[in-house]
Amino acid sequence: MKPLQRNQDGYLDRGKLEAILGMTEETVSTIEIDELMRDGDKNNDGRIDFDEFLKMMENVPV
Ligand SMILES: [Ca+2]
Repeated sequence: MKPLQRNQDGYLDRGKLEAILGMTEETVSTIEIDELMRDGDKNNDGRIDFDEFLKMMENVPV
């Protein structure tokens, strides 16, 4: 069996996304995190990989 999680920082799961958003000054609600996960997770594997994250950031007004 090959180690599939050799690079754990290659993607964001919900907890990591929540942690990152928690570091900003914006208060992000659970519902907003749900929406970000749903919109960002294009292949529906329950996590945001790097490509998905980049696309997600493109859609976030900074
Ligand atoms: Ca994904």
